[in-house]
Amino acid sequence: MSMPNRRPPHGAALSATAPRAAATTAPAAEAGGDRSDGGTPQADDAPAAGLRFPSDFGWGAATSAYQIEGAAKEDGRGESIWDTFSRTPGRTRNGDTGDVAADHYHRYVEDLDLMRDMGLRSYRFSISWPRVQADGTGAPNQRGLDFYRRLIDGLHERGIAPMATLFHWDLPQALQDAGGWESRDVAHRFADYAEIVFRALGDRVPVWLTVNEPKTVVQNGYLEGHHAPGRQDPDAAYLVAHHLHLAHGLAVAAYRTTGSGRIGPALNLHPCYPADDSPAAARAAILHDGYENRLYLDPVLTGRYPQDVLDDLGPGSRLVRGIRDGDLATISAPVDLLAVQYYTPYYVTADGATVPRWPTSQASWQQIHPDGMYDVLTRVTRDYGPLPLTVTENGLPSPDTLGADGTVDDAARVTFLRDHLAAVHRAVADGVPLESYHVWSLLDNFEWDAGYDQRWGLVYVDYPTQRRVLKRSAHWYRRVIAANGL
Ligand code: IFM
Repeated sequence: MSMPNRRPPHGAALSATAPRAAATTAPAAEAGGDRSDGGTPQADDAPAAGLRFPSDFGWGAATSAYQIEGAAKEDGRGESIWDTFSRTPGRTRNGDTGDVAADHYHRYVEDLDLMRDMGLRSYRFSISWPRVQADGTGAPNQRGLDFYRRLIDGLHERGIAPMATLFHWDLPQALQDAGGWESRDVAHRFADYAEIVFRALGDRVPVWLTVNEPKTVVQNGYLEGHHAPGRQDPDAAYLVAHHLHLAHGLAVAAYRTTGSGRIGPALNLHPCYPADDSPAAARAAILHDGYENRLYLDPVLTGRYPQDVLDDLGPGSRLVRGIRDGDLATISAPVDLLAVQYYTPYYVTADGATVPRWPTSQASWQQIHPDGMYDVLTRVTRDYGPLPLTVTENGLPSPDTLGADGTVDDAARVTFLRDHLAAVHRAVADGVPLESYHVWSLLDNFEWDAGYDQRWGLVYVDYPTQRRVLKRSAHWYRRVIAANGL
């Protein structure tokens, strides 16, 4: 099996009166200074001026349960694989865990008010499976469901559309003990859980996302082992991919019998470019794209696994042997939208390795390349048809600090978001049916194995006090939303 070198994750009516923004990584401050008090915008806060989005565009921000909620032992919540993993010495930076995180479970009202103040129109969050079913099976835990009901009601009260993800990696530990995603049965347990959630909350949530970034589970959890459950087993990894797809398809089927809104998958996609002009690099980039993108897009959207990837894995692989009659029909049940998450491109050499081309962020796996956003969005529409799209994650980590004046000056994030939104606008202008865009993330949070060192939020969280401070990027984003564009 010549599997490509696996890397860390990452992974209308328009007007455009300005030339496309350059793919710059220069800090905004270099472009002309800024205010940091949320008051009058200055030069660098008016980037790519003149780009207007469709009037109903869904400006949003995203989070996930384990990364922000905390309250790890409250109200009947069970243990997840991330509780186990993060509490295992040496697994996360500084031994950080999500036990408290941003304490959102207790502070969600304050967080809802911040969202309202920023003018958000959409909020993407995830539901913690072990809050709803402590062991991943059986009767629901009403107190867990009640939390999400309160959160969702609070969104509606503030005019913010909820978008809920069913699975953002916090698998109940009891199900891991029973085989985790290597077990086909877990896909069926997921469908049961999904049905419970749809019945309890479905009337209040217009858009559902099934599995967040199956590729990251496969890559980080089962190939590289730096995410829960910490395995390094390629053969298991691709069987896990199949069972995650099956879980998605079974949840879609459950939704069709219980819900009347919309549902789709949430995939992190990466443009894969040849690193040089050689035919061998071009070939390697195509196979790499198979592993990064088509392995996740094709089964769900076309009902087939990419043949080049199956050939590369070989007929004896557990993925190939794990596909049963009818699975691909289940997996490819029609979806209503596709959620796209973009962070980084890959440049692939003739031997299948990847090399950096652009400056990286604080997360060493992330190259900053805004044009990749355009390439991903237009590619999906070109290759898979005009399915409605939402960008459910895009963002930048930075080592933000709270200044003596009480402000947080995250100029690099403003520049990053500006340039990526300009690429988003260009894609929409070129016909991509994109409905909404969500910054990752609303709040600073637990960044998995990187712990709390990487701050991804629009809102700074002072962890010792849990005080929230809108960063410069949050003030900037509020003005973008108010202007409906850049
Ligand atoms: O924090 C993660 C998120 O949970 C999934 N997508 C990528 C983000 C940044 O690494």
